[in-house]
Parts: sequence; structure tokens; C-alpha cells
Amino acid sequence: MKSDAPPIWTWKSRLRDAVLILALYLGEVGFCLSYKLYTARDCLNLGRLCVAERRGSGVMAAFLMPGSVIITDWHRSSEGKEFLSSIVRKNKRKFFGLIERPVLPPQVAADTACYKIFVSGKSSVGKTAMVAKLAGLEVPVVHHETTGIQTTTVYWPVKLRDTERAVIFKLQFWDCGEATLKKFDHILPACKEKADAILFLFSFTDRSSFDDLPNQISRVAEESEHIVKIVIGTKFDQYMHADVTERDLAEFQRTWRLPLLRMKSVNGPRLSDGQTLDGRAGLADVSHVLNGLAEHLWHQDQLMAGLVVPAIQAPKEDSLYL
Ligand SMILES: Nc1nc2c(ncn2[C@@H]2O[C@H](COP(=O)(O)OP(=O)(O)OP(=O)(O)O)[C@@H](O)[C@H]2O)c(=O)[nH]1
Ligand SMILES: [Mg+2]
Repeated sequence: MKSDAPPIWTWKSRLRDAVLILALYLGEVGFCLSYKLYTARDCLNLGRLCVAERRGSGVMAAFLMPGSVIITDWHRSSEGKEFLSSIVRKNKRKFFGLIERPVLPPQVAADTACYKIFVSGKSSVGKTAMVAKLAGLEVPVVHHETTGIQTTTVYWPVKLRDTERAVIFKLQFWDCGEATLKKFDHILPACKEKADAILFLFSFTDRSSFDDLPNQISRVAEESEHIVKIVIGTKFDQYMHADVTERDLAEFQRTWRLPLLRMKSVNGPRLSDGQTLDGRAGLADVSHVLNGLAEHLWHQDQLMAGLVVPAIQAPKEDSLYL
């Protein structure tokens, strides 16, 4: 039977359909390809972002070269000594009450920057001893477990490298006995609340405290983005009996990319009365730690304010604060 209706399949329509199918097929392939490329690029970017995030604000931190933010030996200059006289008088460290603070002559006025610092580490690693040494207090020779939280304020004047401005750092250390921390669940959140820095302590004479660092960092630094994280090796004066080698430290820094400081928390020389600790000598022993801390705190503030970009560098041998 013949029909007047135009045939459904003509060579023209077949050609058109073939072209259409080919175009669709190519388009599909193109779409798939571009989709795959897009997702691959995205994954790459995501990976980069994650790495930057982890390095810049998460567990891994930006690594600063000592002296890149502040002038490290400024406290030895005549101008620095003038500022230092606000925290040392007649070679004695000054101690400040709750509503007191260092007083400077009007012509050398400086801003004060306040920070909360949580000191973390296994029992007897030297947390209380370190804070005492930084504050110019008598370092306890025997270990007495810290019960509860002990806060100590330390003032430290620094000169910023870029603006040449002097700033007084008010560092409030939160030291908590490890036993208390484990016993009461509310202590760790209280110590971490609004903290600007966490110091992870290990002892050079206690290998287990060093091996425990990764565990400690991930436990304590959890959800602590934008907080400065610094590792401090204590009992460095006992170097001859060290259980942790320089190689271990280099390996650790390669993996974790965290700043590392060394601390000798032992009482320094005393003044002529044979009793009072020599404040200037005590500060000279700890200036590298106070400078390192101040430098990272200031840099973190600048990062948060978007004034600088994260400086991710590989730690170098000479980039250790000694
Ligand atoms: N030689 C030397 N001894 C240190 C140093 N740091 C701490 N110590 C000694 O190690 C012991 C324990 O130090 P603490 O500071 O009390 O330990 P902690 O970490 O506060 O311990 P908990 O409060 O129990 O968590 C004390 O006898 C200190 O004198 C150091 O740098 N050098
Ligand atoms: Mg203690």
C-alpha cells in the first residue's frame, strides 16, 4: 500500500540524524571529558587547600624564621634596656598584681598585646618549672604535681621589625597538672577557651614524653585552628643524658612543621644577697623562648587580620631558636 505522506527515512533525514547523533556523541564525550578534567582540577585544588589549611591554621603551622617578625636582640640595645627597666628593677624581676602593669616613661610609651597560652605536657615534664623560669620565679627543684589550673602573667617588651614599633607582650600562661587534666573533663576546654597559643612540652630526658607528642598534639590541638602551636623541649641542661637526639628533632620537624624551642628551667645566678635571683641573667636565659612566642603570636594575629599571607617554609637547621 502506497501512502502520500512523506517517507519517514529519507537519505537526507538519515544524514541529519547521523550528524545529530555524532554531534551528541562528541558532545557527550566532550562533556564527560571536561567534567572529568573539571573534577580532577577541583580535586587538585581541594588537596592544595587542605594542605594549606592544615599547614596554615590546623595542626600543621606556618614556620617562621627567627627574627623575621621582631628584632631578636633588641632587649640588649640601649633602647631595649630602657623598656626592660619596666620589668626589671635593680636587677630584680618586678612582679605585677592583677591590676598592675609595667609603667614606661611617656616618651617611650608602647601598646600592650595580651595573650592566653596553654601549657600542655605529660606529668613531670617541666610545665610548672618552665613557667616559673619565664616569670623570674624560683624554679621548684622537687616535683610537686600541680593541682588544678595555675595562671602566671609574664610581660615581655619587643620591637617589631617592619614598623619598628615597640610592643609589650602580656603573656598569661595556663599551667595545669596532667593528673588533674585527666581527672576532670571540664579542665581542658577551660584551658583551651580563647587560647592564643598551645605549648607542647616534652622532656629531653624522657623519651616517652617525646614519643607521646603526636598523640598529645592531636588530642589537645583538636579544633584549635588559628592557634599558635609550639613544641618545647625541656631539661635541655641535661643534654648529656638526653634520650632525644637532634636527628629525632629534625625528623619530627619535617613531619609536623611546628616551631621548636629548647628550655633550661634551672635557677640562674643570684644577687649579692645570695637569695634573690638575678632578674637580668634570668631573662637572658629565656629571651629566645619569649621572643619565639611573641613572634609567632604576632604573626598569627597578622594572618587573621589578612595583613600577611601564610609563610610556609621548610624548617632549616639555622631556623631553630636556641
Ligand atoms: N634540670 C632540670 N630540671 C627540670 C627542668 N624542668 C623541670 N625540671 C624538674 O622536673 C621536675 C618536674 O617539673 P614540674 O615543672 O613540676 O613538672 P610538671 O610538668 O609541672 O608536672 P605536673 O604538674 O605533675 O603535670 C621538677 O623536679 C623540676 O625541677 C629543666 O629544664 N631542667
Ligand atoms: Mg606542674
